[in-house]
Amino acid sequence: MITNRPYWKDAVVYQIYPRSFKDSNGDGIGDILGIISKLDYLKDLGVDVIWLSPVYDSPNDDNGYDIRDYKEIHKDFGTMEDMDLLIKEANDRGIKIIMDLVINHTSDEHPWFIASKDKNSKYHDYYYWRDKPNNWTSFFSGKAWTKVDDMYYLHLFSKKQPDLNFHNKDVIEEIKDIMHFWLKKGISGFRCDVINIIYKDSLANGKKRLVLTGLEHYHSTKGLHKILKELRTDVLDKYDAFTVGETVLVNTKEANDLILPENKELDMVFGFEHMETDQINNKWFKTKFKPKKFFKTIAKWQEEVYWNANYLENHDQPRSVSRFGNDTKYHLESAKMLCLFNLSLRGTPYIYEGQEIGMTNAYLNKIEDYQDLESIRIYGLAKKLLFPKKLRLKLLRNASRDNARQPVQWDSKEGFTNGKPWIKENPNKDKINVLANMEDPNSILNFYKKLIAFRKNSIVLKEGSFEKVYISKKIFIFKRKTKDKTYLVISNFTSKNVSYPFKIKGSVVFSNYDKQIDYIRPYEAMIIDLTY
Ligand code: ISL
Ligand code: CA
Repeated sequence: MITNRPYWKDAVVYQIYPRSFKDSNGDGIGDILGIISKLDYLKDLGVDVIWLSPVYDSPNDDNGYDIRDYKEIHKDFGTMEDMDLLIKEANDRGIKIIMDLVINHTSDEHPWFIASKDKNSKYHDYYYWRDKPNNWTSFFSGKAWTKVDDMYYLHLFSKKQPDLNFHNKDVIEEIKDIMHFWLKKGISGFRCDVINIIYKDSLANGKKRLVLTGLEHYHSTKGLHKILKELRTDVLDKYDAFTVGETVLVNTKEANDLILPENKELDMVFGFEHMETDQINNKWFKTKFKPKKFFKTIAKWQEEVYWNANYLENHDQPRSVSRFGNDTKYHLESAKMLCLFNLSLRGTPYIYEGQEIGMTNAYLNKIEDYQDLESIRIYGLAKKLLFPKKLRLKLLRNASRDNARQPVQWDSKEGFTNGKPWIKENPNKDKINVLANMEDPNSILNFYKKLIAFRKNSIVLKEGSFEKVYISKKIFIFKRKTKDKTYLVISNFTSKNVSYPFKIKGSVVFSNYDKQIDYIRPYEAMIIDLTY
């Protein structure tokens, strides 16, 4: 049968946060040669595509999301030769690489920005320079404008991340050039950082909001769609490339507008709605995880969005086993349940480094141990607001991005580095590590491996439709279905026993418990073939 189904629909994508993945030279920082040394591990796991968080030259204000030179490799990570070797070694193993395209902003140390301070330079218009700031606020809290001499520039993130002006055609040409540069080297596409906010349709004051005043002037604007179509036609379509957009605060309609094939913009996007189900009005104020709200959100995205990028964690989010599972008594069961859940959904599954061994939140107890600029800022802000120290640390412990930025726990001794790691390692690395997982046939890692292999051979999981069957405060049941096969997927997101809500006739083809009994056990998850 001839099919024109794109490969990325069937791919399993693995995100690498290079700083924390594997250090090869003992300086305590993960690097490209470290990644190369683990390609066989990734191949064995069943990874088809690696998404590499930024490896470009950067002063590292926001760990590489502030780029100084888009065509140079950060010296902490190695050289361009190392990068070329990585692409080659990965491709030799049938693994594709997508890179992080961070174009909403550059570093303030980028030559364009330095030149832009001169009003007479052509680069002045590459950024938003104004005599007077508006009332917009930054994603990292505080004002979105900083003054240099007698002018202000816009930065939706830190002041070391000035926003590029996408009204300027030259800026768009520069971006195309950068994309060609990397695609020609043999990469297979991009994860596009905060892509839905790059085009500001006006710099008018925004409606006052608790967070992100100004949002309505730059969120999913018309101009954005035009730019994405142009990048697609002029660049991406010339290669066998795909894109996944990181799209903050989008609803399902906005997601579809960005990804429907006929629109010719992106291929899929990361939604955030499910990640917001355990918070009050911003990420720092977490509520107890309520599975029902989470299930409903997932079901909505599954039903309404053309093609999903399914993820439960990344370098900005707490670890999923600590957040949606149980990282103590039911660590093993719940990490496997989350694996089964994510890999059974309709869409392309993403796994974040360490998720495959059930790495947990860092639970750092001292402010000195935090490295993330956002966490440090929020701690300072909470201090100004007179939050007691205990509460300040609690906010960070639950929500800090550093929860997911700790080194991958390869083995209990010299696993990640021979030197001093750039960020404190999780003391549970003695127990939770890749080596121990490899040796135990019943481990989380081996569960991932088996399920990935199972999925690859399963037309139902890859191509089947999604149908919501049952949602309660504890369990989620959905169907995946093709013409001749139906799977029922059951996941218990609690540490309670739950009775089956209805009678099921079928055979269990995958499960995180040995054999089934007449009720659903804590964090039990299974795939049942109803056509058997
Ligand atoms: O984690 C967040 C802050 O609370 C998110 O709002 C995050 O800033 C947002 O998802 C955008 O993230 C991306 O762009 C940022 C970078 O710091 C993140 O690491 C990146 O994933 C700016 O480039
Ligand atoms: Ca290193």
